[in-house]
Amino acid sequence: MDCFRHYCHVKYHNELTDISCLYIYSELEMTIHKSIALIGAPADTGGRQNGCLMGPDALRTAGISDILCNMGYQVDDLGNYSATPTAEIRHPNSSVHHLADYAALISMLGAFCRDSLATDQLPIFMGGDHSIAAGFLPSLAQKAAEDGREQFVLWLDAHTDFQTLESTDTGNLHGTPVAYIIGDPAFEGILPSPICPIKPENICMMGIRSVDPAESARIRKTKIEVHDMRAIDEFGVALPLKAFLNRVRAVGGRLHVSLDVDFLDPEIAPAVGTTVPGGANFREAHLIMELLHESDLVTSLDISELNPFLDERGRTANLIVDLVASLFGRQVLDRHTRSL
Ligand SMILES: [Mn+2]
Repeated sequence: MDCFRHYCHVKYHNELTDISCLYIYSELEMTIHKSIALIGAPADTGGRQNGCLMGPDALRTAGISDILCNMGYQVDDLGNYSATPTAEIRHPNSSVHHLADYAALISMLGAFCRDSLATDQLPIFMGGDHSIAAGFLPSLAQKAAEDGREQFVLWLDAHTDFQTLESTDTGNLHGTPVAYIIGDPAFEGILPSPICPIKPENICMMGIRSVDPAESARIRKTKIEVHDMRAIDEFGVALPLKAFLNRVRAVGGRLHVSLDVDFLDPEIAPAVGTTVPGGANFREAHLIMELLHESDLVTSLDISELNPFLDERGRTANLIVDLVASLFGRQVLDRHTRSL
């Protein structure tokens, strides 16, 4: 790949004001690897705690564009996309809330992926709570299928997010996207059907440590690969991740990485409404990202559940941006001590 002097170009398009472009000039000699699209999805109706709608802007403030740009990527920030429900949707489970918002979000992000996502760009969806995954993943799977490829998903999360509209006690829809994307019939007739369901055997979960007994029983009946924290304690992250990546590589699959902030231990990542102790530590998280980069298999990413309202002087947002840098190729020796 050619190295050349280039103008590192970050476009920021605000859909409301249709103004503002930021150009950053870099004199570094860099290698252009790929073009990346940042898509803000400031949704926070999937839980009861407000604040995830600020997630995309916290990641921007933490410098997600600049850090990728300085590593040699072309970054296009496509701005924020949100959905407005048109009509109320009810479900017999009275605890379920914001169902119409979920349906609108799924439709909007699905249409965005189908119609607006350039094929040569790697999308990073910046949530927003984890319900956003129900919107773009079926469309990403459809695009993969059109290329004759299978869609795989690495789900990094404290929870399996395998609730259905019937099973959820809390009614929080950010706990349902995995059940939705595999085409669980419990959503039929209420939400738009996933345009291309993800095969359960193509989903690998890591970091799991908070699962309802009923949810656990249902997920065991699927072929979803689940590595809970107990398994990570015993075997580490590298072995199971490499085995999964080998499966993706063997069939030439496309790989989406879904990073829920609660995957990380709350000691290092407090900015999340659903903290569960005993999560992935700093090095485990970075090692996962480094291995993903080395695999050269990742085709899309989302960052979900970042709630800047709960953060401590931006340290969770900064950590997430550091992890994204590792995923895109920054190595331990490239890291500079921050003096902010
Ligand atoms: Mn989640």
